[in-house]
Amino acid sequence: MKRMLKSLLLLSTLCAVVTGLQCAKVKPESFAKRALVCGAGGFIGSHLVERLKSEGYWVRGVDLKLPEFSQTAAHDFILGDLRNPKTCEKATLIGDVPVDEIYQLAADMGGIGFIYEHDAQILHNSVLINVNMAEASRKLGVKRLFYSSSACVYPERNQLTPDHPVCAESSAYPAAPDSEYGWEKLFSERLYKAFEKDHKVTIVRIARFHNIFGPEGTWEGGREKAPAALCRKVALAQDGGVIEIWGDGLQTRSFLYVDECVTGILKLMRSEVDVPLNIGSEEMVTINQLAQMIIDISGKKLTIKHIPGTQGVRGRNSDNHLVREKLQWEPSSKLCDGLVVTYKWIEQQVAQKYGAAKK
Ligand code: NAD
Ligand code: GDC
Repeated sequence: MKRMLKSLLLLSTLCAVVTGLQCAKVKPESFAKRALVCGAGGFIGSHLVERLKSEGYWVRGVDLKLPEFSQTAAHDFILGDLRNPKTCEKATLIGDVPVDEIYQLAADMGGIGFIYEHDAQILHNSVLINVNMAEASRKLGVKRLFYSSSACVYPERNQLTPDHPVCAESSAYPAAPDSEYGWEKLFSERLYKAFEKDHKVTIVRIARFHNIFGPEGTWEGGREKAPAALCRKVALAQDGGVIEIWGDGLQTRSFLYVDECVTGILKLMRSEVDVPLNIGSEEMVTINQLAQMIIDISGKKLTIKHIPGTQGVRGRNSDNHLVREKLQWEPSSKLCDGLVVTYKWIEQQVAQKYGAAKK
């Protein structure tokens, strides 16, 4: 009995030490920087949380949902709706002190098939999120905020042909995005900049992402973008079979690997660049070429079948002149490198959900 009590005492002392260490380790005050990632349950947000944590930040995430494909790396995670101003304030404060930095990536978004079909929902939800986050940052005195805008802000008239789309930052005006999603992004860019100018509380940094892809991105369900959708279709196809792609496949895009995107975000956030910058790749391909690259990676022999589907603009490519000049940043890897990793991950997801991938 005495020995048992002694063991219990030892065990509880050990537990107290471990818990105490953990508590001490996760005390936000003991970190040099504290960041809030809005949309931390999403694709880019969850990767960003990991990077910030690995760089020594205390990180809080907020989202409607936890990350779907891995555990969050955040020290603290609030499951909440940023359309509610109270959630935005709660997420921004640690005790009565604001976080040092906010990364605002929360949005109602998806690939082209989703964004063309949900105009009202996207405008309603994302405007509310951004109005509330701009106001919470001002009211509570947040020093720096990053906002994730999109290549979808660029005018449709400059993206009508596949070969020479114009997506230089300065071409965004006169504004004429092809989607309401793009209009919302443009509005919110202006909203954050207006708050910065008039209230002089929160410094704002804005990136326009160009189609980001990689592991742990949505790969089915309707919100997935072309790289993930095509990886899924290839993984599901029988060797010798057919995959379907929307349109004639001659439309062009460029795609950026998620790790490169996160590096770009942090470079921009830590810079003095106060204008929106493209964060994308200049390696433009047709969707047929994208599909063929993925087919080659899979090692299967597949035929491409073109079917009707939402296509969006005919051509789009990142223009990195300004970001190269201002941040000395550009992607360090080729599209194919990122696709190899992404295909492998999606192939595993497909195998887990639908049985072993067909070879
Ligand atoms: P994602 O959909 O994976 O992540 C967005 C997250 O926001 C989701 O987890 C979602 O649950 C969350 N969210 C939506 N409504 C919310 C609400 N009311 N309250 C709290 N959370 C809410 O998207 P992503 O690919 O990680 O994109 C991140 C940001 O980058 C978005 O703003 C998106 O518009 C922008 N962007 C992405 C791309 C891309 O190719 N992935 C391109 C251009 C711009
Ligand atoms: O969905 P997305 O990646 O978005 O589509 C790129 C092209 O791939 C489109 O022309 C589409 O028709 C074609 N495509 C062919 N087959 C398929 O099975 C498929 N699924 C999908 N999804 N596409 C297919 C995106 C927006 C994002 C965002 C970025 C910014 O537009 O959807 O929300 O902000 O742009 O770059 P995309 O590139 O048109």
